[in-house]
Amino acid sequence: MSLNGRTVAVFALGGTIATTASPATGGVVPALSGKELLGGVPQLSALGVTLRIHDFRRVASASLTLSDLDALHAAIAAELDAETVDGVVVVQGTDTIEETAFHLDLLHQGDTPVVFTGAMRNPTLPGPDEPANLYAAVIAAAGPWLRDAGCVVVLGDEVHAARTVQKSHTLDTSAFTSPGAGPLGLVADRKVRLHQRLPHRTVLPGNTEAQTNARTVRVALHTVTVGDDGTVLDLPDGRCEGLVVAALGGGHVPE
Ligand code: DAS
Repeated sequence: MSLNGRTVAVFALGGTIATTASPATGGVVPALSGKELLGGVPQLSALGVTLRIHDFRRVASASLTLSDLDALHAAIAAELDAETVDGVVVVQGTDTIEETAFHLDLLHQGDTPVVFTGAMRNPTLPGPDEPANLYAAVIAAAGPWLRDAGCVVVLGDEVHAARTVQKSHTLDTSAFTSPGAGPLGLVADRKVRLHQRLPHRTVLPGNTEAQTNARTVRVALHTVTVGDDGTVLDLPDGRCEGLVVAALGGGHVPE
């Protein structure tokens, strides 16, 4: 199917995919604009897809906040209200892609797909995965295959549902998996080949006062480990309104 004439809105948030070498630190820092990122993939112009590029944030994804994610949701909703857009691509760091995609999946209304992508290798390394991931993400967002899929993550040509995807390796370029479910499909030959039916989504009602208030509530997370004597459980006392205990196995904790 030709994607010529389709329109995709791209929101750039930073991450490894947008980094350049930093002589000051000897490492890399997010520096590329959305236009620079997409301009580095000449094959995109042959698709004939119009790209509406938004520089939304330029940070490592660990620095994204829930307010950023709510603002991203609002910006995507505003874009979809104002423009005829076939799909949305969010480009960000991979460290929190499973969290941001899931957060947006709970809020995103309508049938326009929102495709999250990033890169495991920074652009200064040999064989960076950035161009292929951007290319696949734009194809997935532009076409009809993922309508009603809500938010998905596309990396390494695989399409994963936001509710199942995990970053399951720190460095591997095939780090993204959906344990127990598998990928929804594969981007190949300029189309998405779906392996499964699209999963049922739970979408929260539009922005309510309760959701806004929820942002001011602090909830701690404790991961139970072998030898855990429970001392750490006292730390959030008086500082948090709630505590989530990630227990062992099916919810087991030491006696
Ligand atoms: N730089 C990290 C991040 O921003 C890792 C990455 O993008 O892959 O999440």
